[in-house]
Amino acid sequence: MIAKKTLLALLILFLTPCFARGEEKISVKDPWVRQNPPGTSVTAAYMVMENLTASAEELVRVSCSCSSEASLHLTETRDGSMTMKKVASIEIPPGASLALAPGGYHVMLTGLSDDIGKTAVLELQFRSGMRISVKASVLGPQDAKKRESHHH
Ligand SMILES: [Cu+2]
Repeated sequence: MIAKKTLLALLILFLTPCFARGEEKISVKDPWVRQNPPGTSVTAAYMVMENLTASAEELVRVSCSCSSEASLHLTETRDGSMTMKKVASIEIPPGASLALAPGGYHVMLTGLSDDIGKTAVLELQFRSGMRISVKASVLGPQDAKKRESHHH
C-alpha cells in the first residue's frame, strides 16, 4: 500500500511538469479575430504558430468561444480572383513557423453573434492529440488594418 502511494505521488510529480511543457511545443503568437461587421455572422481568425518540436505537427481542428462553428480555410488567388477553400488540416514542419494571415490560411468562423466582445478563446487541436487554448484579441477595422500591414 505504501509503495503504491509513493509510486502515485512520484507519477504525479513527473506528470505535472509534462503538462506544463506541453504548452510550449507549439508557440502561438499574435492571435487575433477580425471583428465581424454589424449584422454579419462570419469572420476569420489569424495567428502565427511556431513548431518547437522535432516532428511535424498538424492542426486538425479549431473551435472558438465566439462562434458556433470554426473551420480551416485557405485563400488562393487564381486568375486574379480570390477564392477560399476548406482544408482538412494545416501542417507545420518541425522547427518552422506558419502564419495564418489574410490572403492565406485562416480559421473561418461562422455563426457569430452580433456582440463578439473584445477577446475570444480559440482552442487548437493537433493530430498528435495536443490541445492549446489561446486568447485572441478582437480587432476592429482600424486595428485589423494595422495588423495586416505589419505582417506584409
Ligand atoms: Cu475562409
